[in-house]
Amino acid sequence: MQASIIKIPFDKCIVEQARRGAALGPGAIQNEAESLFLFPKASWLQVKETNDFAAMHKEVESTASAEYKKKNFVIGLGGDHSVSYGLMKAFAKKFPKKSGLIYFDAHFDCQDDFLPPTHEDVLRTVVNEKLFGKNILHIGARNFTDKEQKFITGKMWFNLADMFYAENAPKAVLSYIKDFAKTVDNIYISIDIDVIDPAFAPGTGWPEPAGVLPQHLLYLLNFLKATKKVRGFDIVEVSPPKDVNNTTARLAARVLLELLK
Ligand SMILES: [Mn+2]
Repeated sequence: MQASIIKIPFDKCIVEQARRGAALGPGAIQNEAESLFLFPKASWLQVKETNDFAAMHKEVESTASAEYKKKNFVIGLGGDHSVSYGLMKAFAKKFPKKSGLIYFDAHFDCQDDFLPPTHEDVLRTVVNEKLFGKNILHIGARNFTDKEQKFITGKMWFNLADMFYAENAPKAVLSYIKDFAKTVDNIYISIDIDVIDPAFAPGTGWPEPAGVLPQHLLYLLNFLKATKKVRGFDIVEVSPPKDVNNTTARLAARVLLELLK
């Protein structure tokens, strides 16, 4: 069965106008994906554009839930990171037991308790609403507040010591991923493209230096795919106006292909 890919052109959570542009991400990723030789046929859906946060979350959740009724694997493309909320709610309803979230992001996205959740606190909302209990593994954080670090401690898996600076870091991170994957049966992966080093993914609103290398992310995703437990994922925060030669959209398309093929 063809995979369903839901495009969510929403970036209204990004307050500073100059940092916006992620609403154009899904179209740019689709263009690049469809020009990759190995990209399989997929059904591309799109949620309505809106300025209303709550309406967007509802629309995303109902679109994803409708797809989960038909299949066991749904993909979302943002948009800013807030679009993951509806996707993850739909996932958690479909797979209420033994489910886990792997969250690749340069940030913790746990800043506040905004209602409705924004891209600054979407992960905090997911924790507060216990969508995955403590089955959350965060990878790639390198710019965060004390308040965020306090909030997440004891609520999810993370290890700041094993950032991607060291030569053997991908292997160390793979070992957490292996341990984590053993504890759950259904995995949702959320990929904020800013987890990647901005030298390789400049097209994003908040580039953070010294990030993950693209080949290391693909290496980790290949392991996850082989577990056959991945039932949903999203790629967010690709911002074409900030991009250079579509490099970031192309990389997002490649990540999409890697998880689809
Ligand atoms: Mn994020």
